[in-house]
Amino acid sequence: MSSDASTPMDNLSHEDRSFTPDPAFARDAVAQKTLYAEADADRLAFWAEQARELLTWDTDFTQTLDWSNPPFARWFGDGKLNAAYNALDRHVEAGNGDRVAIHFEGEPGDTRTYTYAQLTEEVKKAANAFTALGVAAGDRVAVYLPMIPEAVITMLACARIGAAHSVVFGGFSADALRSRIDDAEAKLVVTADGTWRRGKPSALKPAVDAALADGRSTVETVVVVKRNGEPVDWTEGRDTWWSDTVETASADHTAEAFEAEQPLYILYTSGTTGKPKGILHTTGGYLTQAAFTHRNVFDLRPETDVYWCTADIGWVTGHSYVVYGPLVNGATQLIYEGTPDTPHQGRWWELVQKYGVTILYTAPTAIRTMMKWGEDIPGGFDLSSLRVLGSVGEPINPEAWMWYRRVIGGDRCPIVDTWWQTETGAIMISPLPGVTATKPGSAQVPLPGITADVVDDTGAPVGDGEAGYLVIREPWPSMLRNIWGDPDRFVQTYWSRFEGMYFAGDGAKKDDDGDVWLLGRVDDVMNVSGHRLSTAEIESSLVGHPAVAEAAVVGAADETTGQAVIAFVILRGSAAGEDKETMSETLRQHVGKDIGAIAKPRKVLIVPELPKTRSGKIMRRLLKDVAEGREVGDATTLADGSVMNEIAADFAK
Ligand code: 6R9
Repeated sequence: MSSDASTPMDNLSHEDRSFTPDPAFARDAVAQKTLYAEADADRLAFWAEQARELLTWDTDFTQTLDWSNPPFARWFGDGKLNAAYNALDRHVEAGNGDRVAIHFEGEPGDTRTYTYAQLTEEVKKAANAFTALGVAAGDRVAVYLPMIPEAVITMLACARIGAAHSVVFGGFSADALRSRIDDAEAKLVVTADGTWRRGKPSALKPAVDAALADGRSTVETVVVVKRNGEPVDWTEGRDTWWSDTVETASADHTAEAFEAEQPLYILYTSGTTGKPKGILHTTGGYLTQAAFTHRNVFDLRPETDVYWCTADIGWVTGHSYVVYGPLVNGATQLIYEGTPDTPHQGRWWELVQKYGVTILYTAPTAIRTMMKWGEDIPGGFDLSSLRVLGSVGEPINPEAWMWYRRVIGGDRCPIVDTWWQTETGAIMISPLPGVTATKPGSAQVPLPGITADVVDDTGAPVGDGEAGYLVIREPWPSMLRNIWGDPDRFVQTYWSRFEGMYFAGDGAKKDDDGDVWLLGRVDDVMNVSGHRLSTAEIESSLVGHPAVAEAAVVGAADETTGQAVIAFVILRGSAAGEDKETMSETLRQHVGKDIGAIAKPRKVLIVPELPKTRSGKIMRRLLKDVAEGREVGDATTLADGSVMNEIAADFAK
């Protein structure tokens, strides 16, 4: 085990608190205990049944899984369906056209409501508009939008015409956007003039302009949603307003059925090397598991629930649990554009009260921030509509879990701590509300039909009370199908560490009851506020600055954000005379501009030397000790043992 995983594990205390389901909740729960036995008896039959029950197929499938060429899976391979039809039209056809699909609240307080009938109409228009712009089945569309309904409409319009979307988080820089556009060879970009961040306009279009400035990308058209009304530069012949292109298009559109393995989207995520991986998801299997988990893990009642997932559509949680899961299930949901503390720190709770939110799905980093702001703030609002609370993105420490349960959930709502990844497409490990007795801090049990396990270095399962690596033994419907354009890396990254198993990259432990506890990444991927960042990517940005000779980045434990980025940098001789503080700040800004604000190091320490082994490998483990304020560990393999003393002394200043 690497030190990254063994550190939290060593001080993991035994958890005695357990919350058994309320009997009334359990009796009527959507998920019943029998699901586990059903899936265990015949896993493929179980998934085939879910696929047929939860989705509408244009052509039924005859084969559930084709695993003849592992790790390249085909699920429901000869079936045909349309993702947007499943998320929209069929609800209207079933007589639920008047049900609210989206309650939208903008940061400035403007609101919009879309019923299923209205949302279907908007998506049909967008599908016609994109087709008229030359987008065809199999093409890729880059989406660089804030959390506004047009983001959902764009994604579903792509799905409707068989084009794969590639959503790039609006906080990412022009360079990050360009590299993703190039990798996917996107034809169209959909963006907005901008959005708001804490009451101030925050631009998006300039980043698209910068990304495409050399005129040499594959992009032919940029569709621009007018959102914050700030002035934008315009490239004639390339740029067009959403209002001129989409809103004027015909609302007549018949969805064509595509093969179950039709690419649905590419979503880039940080890997252990600098280059982000384009995770590829396809249609039938992905929708099956997104819908199954959304329904069962959140105890969804589409007729009465008001569901709110606070994730941005730039992340996988926004794909599976804002767009596909909820809409395929015909749910009513809230989408909020802005920050939680604008115009006041009670904004989220005000929204829960205003819309009567019943299911809330958010991240530990948000919960810890709210804890810091104090319980009086949520205490000032009526949160009694809430009935299920979810957590995702990083391990939730028992203290935050207990606060979430007590202060937000009124000691009444079951908490589901859901473990999954961009690669897994949907929730894999989680309690089921009404079924599982929940335990603060643990994601607990693999869902029915999922064969997650914890294994040791040799791939043998660990016993209860032991730690190791999290793996998935058998293919699952929403698994990634490939890394876009890089099948070798796909095999290498996920399927080579352990024979015949999927390697998740997370350390995990089974407690005495056999429940799973997640212990964080075992590779060089950091988790900052639930967002995956690669140390290598930030290091390569730093050494890209003319003043920097070498850089090492570590993720240090942070009370609020889970981890924080800490950088250690050696300057080039030419920059040696510069003021250290000014230079640190310059480098922080440089990373922010290069990758995005979330990647900005909390601290950039300028050092004379980095700790290296004789073979020249930087010992990040030691830097992490310094960054986390620990005594520096075993440094005997260092080429120069004195280096660490100097760095530790500088850091403490
Ligand atoms: C959905 C999502 C995936 C990584 C994953 C793990 C961490 C996510 C977690 C969790 C502990 C949970 N992670 N959920 N760790 N408990 N409930 O976050 O996808 O952005 O790809 O990140 O996040 O380390 O490997 P993604």
